[in-house]
Amino acid sequence: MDTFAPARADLFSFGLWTVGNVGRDPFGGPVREPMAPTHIVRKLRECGAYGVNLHDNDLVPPGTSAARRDAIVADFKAALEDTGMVCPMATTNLFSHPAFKDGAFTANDPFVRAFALRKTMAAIDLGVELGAKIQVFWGGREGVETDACRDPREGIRRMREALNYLCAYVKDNGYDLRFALEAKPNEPRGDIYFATTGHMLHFVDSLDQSEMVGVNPEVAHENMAGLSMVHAVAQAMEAKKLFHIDLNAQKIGRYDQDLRFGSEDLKQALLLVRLLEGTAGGDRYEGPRHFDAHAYRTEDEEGVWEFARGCMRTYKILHARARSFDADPEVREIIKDPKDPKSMEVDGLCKGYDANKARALRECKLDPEARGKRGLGYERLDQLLIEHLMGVRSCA
Ligand code: GCO
Ligand code: MN
Ligand code: MN
Repeated sequence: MDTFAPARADLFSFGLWTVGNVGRDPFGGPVREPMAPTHIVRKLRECGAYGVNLHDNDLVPPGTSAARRDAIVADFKAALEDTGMVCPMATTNLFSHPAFKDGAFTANDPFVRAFALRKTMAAIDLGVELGAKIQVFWGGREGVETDACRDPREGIRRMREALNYLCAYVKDNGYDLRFALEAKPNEPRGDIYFATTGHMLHFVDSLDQSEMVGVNPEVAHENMAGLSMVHAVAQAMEAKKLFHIDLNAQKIGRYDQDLRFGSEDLKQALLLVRLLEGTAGGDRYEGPRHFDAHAYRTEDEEGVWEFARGCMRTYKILHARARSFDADPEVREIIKDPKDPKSMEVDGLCKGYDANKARALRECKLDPEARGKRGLGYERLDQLLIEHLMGVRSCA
């Protein structure tokens, strides 16, 4: 039996737009034929995914009549039922239409903001109809080339207004749906508002219904900003705000590459899987493992499925390597919490302020000079990490 074969319980999902990417880039047109959404559903199931996500327009092209829309949705639902696939997440395309060139919810033109809101309400209805429990918001064009066009504080306020409105819409309709906000620092705009997951987490707390809003961090987007995806995800998890995740790979300092998961910076990928799966302890992430990536432009359709299988297989291999690393007695020895009475006592003085504790803290012996001279063994620790990652060291 192949232990790395994806199973439904792994909760691997792909967007229609990811495996359906036709390879268009700023320098050249498509290199692959578009695939029917129902075909994608079937192929993803064959590859071992459990879920398929979509933008409204990935399934229902703009300008489709109501009757045609219903027929498309019925076909898609039938494909989901046939295959046992689910649609865990849906989102709204608020970036392709020319009207969105100045943003959607943050645009200066109230007609554009109204169009964005109306389009999103329809996309929410569509997602709910397909069973989605998460609506992602990626404000692809919510930004500027020139900040001369508006007070950026107004951009923030408009975004808040729109999300409050949409949360109220969800409540009003009794939908069982949560929102996940996805940050990106730039591309397609020169600068996008709420550039990182950290920015988003703060913004979430300012919303009327903040309990139904979390984040959707993406590896590539944090890396574009030169930041640690592992830290972004950790902060989201610690705040109980990791509602969804976009897994892919990215070389630092480049445009948004959306590469196959684990194909760049394997060490970071391992540490991310370790965090999500909780192999080092702590809560596990329970939501979908979504791959927001696409195949190289060099590939034909077979290469696309090879790419999809690769994302899931690498995730499972990294999970196994993370388990092996965390089961290594030498690793545990290096990172264990000191449990000797002196250390416990000092630690106790630093938790939960009161005047007595502060007085005792002022007086106790800490010996910072000796502590400053101690080596911590993190070179050895990281070498062990690399050896588990490369498969030359294994612990059950
Ligand atoms: C990108 C984004 C998108 C979003 C998607 C869902 O950089 O293009 O990552 O792929 O994730 O639009 O909202
Ligand atoms: Mn994304
Ligand atoms: Mn992206």
